[in-house]
Amino acid sequence: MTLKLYNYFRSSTSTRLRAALNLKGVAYDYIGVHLPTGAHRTEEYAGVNRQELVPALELEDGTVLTQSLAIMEWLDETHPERPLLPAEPKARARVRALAQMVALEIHPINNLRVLTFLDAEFGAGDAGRKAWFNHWVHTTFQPLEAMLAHSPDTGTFCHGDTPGYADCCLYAQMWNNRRFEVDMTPYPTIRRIFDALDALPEFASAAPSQQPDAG
Ligand SMILES: N[C@@H](CCC(=O)N[C@@H](CS)C(=O)NCC(=O)O)C(=O)O
Repeated sequence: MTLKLYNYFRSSTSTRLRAALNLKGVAYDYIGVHLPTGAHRTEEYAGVNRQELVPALELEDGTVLTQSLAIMEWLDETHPERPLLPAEPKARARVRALAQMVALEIHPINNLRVLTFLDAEFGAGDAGRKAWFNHWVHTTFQPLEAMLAHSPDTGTFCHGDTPGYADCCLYAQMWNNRRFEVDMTPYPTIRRIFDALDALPEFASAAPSQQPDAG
């Protein structure tokens, strides 16, 4: 029996976890949860993840792990080869900070349920949702670009020349940015890192367009 990954092609939290699983060479069964039709808000899926969010990873013994960052850290602890996080504490803190800028500052306020609420409660419409999304990406991408561009710790990827935890988060966010037409001109370092990641099969095969439920 292999791991079961409950996820959705376009979900950036799913994309970041797929990239991490691919980097570790861990195989999984892909179980698509169609968010636009509310497949995550069913009794059946609530039985998998009480939070009704993707991704969720079901292990061989039936344990279900939730929260993409927690799952990525579990993955790193159980599959130590090709580490996602560096060993040195200050380096670990830097990588976690870069990852959290994307995962905790941008993603939660640009999530589907937030954009849906903006529309339903405040009549944001397509233009309003797009403006909101863009605003919160730029708010964090401006300091993120500066941090990456000015640190000697940045290499081909976010930290050195080995892709890891922060890269998984950044790569996934970039696909969402593309959907919402975020102008990436001001972020040459981030663009360079994304291109380097996208050239790796572990990342390219985690991209939304490559998933079986992509439509
Ligand atoms: N912090 C969670 C967030 C999970 C999450 O919000 N996933 C999104 C897709 S990227 C989702 O399921 N959204 C459903 C909704 O907003 O209704 C994680 O990192 O796993």
